[in-house]
Amino acid sequence: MNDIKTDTSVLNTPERSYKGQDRVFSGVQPSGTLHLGNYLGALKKFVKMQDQMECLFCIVDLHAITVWQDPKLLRQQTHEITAAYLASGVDPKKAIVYNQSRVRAHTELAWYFNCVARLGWLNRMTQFKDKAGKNSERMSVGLYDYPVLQAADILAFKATHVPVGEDQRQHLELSRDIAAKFNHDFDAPDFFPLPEALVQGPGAKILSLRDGSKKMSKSDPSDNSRINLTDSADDIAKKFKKAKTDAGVIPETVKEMEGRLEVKNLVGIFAALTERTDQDILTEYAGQGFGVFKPALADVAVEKLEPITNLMRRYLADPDELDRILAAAADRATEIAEPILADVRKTIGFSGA
Ligand code: AQP
Repeated sequence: MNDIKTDTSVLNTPERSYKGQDRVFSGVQPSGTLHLGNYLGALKKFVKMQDQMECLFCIVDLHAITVWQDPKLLRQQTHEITAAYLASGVDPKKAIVYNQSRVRAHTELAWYFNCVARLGWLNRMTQFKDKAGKNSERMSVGLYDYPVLQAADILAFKATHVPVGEDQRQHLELSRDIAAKFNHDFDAPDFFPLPEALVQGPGAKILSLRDGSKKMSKSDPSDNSRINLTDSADDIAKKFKKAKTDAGVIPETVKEMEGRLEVKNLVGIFAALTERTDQDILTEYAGQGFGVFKPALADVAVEKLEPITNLMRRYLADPDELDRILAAAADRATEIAEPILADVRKTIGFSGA
């Protein structure tokens, strides 16, 4: 295990301290096993960004409990996401990798933002509607309030950039609205930056393998709808084999994929995994049936994911080391957030602030 142990002391070096520079924040919920959508839409981007800006990559356990999480599993799931971050190439010497519940600033700022955000804004959030379906009356208040906590996550660090999948675009708009309203209400222009969603690039919206009208999701009841980062090579091959397509063949041009959501999705996954364009993939496979294309896609996915899965297993074999990484990074995150929260309290006008 020694070769994968990590030294987190570098996080405290002065040259990485906050001096008003650009800063990245993003998070993943420990609400189940990570899938290919999380990997391509989030983790892969994180690895690129850690060399460009100061980054905080959070395991958002406070978000996860907006729906029921078994307390016996939550710690393990948190470790799994941490292991997935590290195995994907997120380096805790470069990025601050911690779990949200260790840093009090998230919940404190979320309360202040609850008093800034408007009900009408939250009523428009489509993710709540999608997740709640017809049962909105029975959902937790936390699930409804999720995007306000998300705004607090980002702005507790005055983060300027947020790499996310397409599904989070609307929430990011809300974060900007909250930041702008806070700045306006308290006559503190520029107090909070208006954070930018970084959604571009391949893999921003990976769809379910069973239903092209839905995104790939941890909480989809069908395991065949997603490729998990922990799936074996056999599972991956079987799931792609069963993936919904149509009776056609691989077309020659991107335009010809219009209206063929599931086909576009598989071609997009191939392109994102191999860092090629959709057109490149079409040029190589044009005219081929899915009997040829799907096994080739499975091979590529196994080649990319197997090393990550193996490394994840090695990290997970040492949960104390994962906790040490999370604890050190949480201290660093608190150091960044505390002065910002102190300013927020003063700006609001609390006695004793
Ligand atoms: N299908 C996807 N395609 C591309 N990006 C995706 N992301 C999620 N699904 C896709 C991105 O992964 C990051 C972490 O997501 P999350 O764990 O916070 O939760 P989520 O977006 O709600 O993902 P799931 O899998 O659908 O979780 P459940 O089912 O638990 O709600 C985010 O950047 C997200 O955009």
